[in-house]
Amino acid sequence: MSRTRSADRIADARVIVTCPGRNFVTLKVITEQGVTGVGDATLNGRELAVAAYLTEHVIPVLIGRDPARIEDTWQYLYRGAYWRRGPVTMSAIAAVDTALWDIKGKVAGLPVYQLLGGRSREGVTVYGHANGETIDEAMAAVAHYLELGYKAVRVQTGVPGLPSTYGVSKDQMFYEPADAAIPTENVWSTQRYLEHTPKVFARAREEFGPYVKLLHDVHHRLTPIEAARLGKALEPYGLTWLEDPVPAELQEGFRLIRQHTTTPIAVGEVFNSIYDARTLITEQLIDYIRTTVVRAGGITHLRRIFDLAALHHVRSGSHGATDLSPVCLAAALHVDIAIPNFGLQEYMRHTEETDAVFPHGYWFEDGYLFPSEEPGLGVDIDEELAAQYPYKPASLPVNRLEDGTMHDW
Ligand code: EZ4
Ligand code: CO
Repeated sequence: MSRTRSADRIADARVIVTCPGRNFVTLKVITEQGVTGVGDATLNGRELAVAAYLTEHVIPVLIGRDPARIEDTWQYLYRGAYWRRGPVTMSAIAAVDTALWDIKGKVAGLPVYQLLGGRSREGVTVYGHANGETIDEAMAAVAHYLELGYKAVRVQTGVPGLPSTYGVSKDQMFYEPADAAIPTENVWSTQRYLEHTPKVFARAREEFGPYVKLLHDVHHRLTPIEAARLGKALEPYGLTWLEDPVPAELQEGFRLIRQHTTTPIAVGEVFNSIYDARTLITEQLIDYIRTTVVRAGGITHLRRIFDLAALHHVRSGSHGATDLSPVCLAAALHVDIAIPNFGLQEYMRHTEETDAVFPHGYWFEDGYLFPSEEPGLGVDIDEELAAQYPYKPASLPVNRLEDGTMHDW
């Protein structure tokens, strides 16, 4: 049996926690022959839970394993834990899986996308985040993205009568919601939001014409029938997608949205396995599935989700906020360029400090991202530089209705 093993073994693995402007957790795997691989393990606001899961429970069983056996290692960590799924477990598995794909690419001398079947397109179409307190400010932000070459833009604004809302920040290019150690409290009014949002997109179509792809993120705040009303109101403005209209624990709830509107629906940034999306995909209740590498068990499991989606006319629309590190983004681009059913890739730029800690070969041009052509993922972590940015506790906000009831943020 041992004849079927590759000559190499995993010699060491370590978790690096760093905060170059925001927190990131990275796994580095090193083989006896000196090949290294990296994987993103960042779970925004819960970083140290994944770091401890990796250090205490995963790294001890990795040592001595054959790094070439990606699928077997995935199954070992998933089935072998007995306690399956969940964001902490699946982010940890994702980090190992991503690092092993990186190693396999380096051993093969090929960029990872070649191992996934090669290119299915020339570049990865990305969308940026235009946000503004007012509609005027948001329109200026859209114009800025179009000047940068973007072909798709997500638009979020403040809601008149509410002091703050999801997606709006002072810093236009680097929106970061995890803003305090103890969660900030926001106030929410569905009525005000539903009244305001169609006006934003009426203005956007008036100013920018019919061809720019426009998107909007509801961030899980409506019920299915409220989401149906919003979807219908937005139909004249031809959105590319309406994101996370309702919390998705109840997948069947999307049937109600589907019965009422032709506005395409995207969901899934918080999902961590294929089972979170099974009904949504197989009943064609959504149009874009937003899982990404770090959240959904790495390249191996993400590919499985996207293949199921491809059978049901559902395209990928992977999450790409700043809390997904350049390691995750690099890996996502290899998947995006290779799969047949790619839709869009979210791309919130990282700060210069973050980019310096994670040297990478992917690049942006004319609205597209391009994966690195180097063997493996084409991304690394500069551990000396990372050590200069110690972890800082930061939580995502919470949300309450005007009467104080807890709501979804
Ligand atoms: O709130 O990544 O579409 N993007 C989003 C993000 C999420 C953050 C949470 O960590 O909804 O801005
Ligand atoms: Co979102």
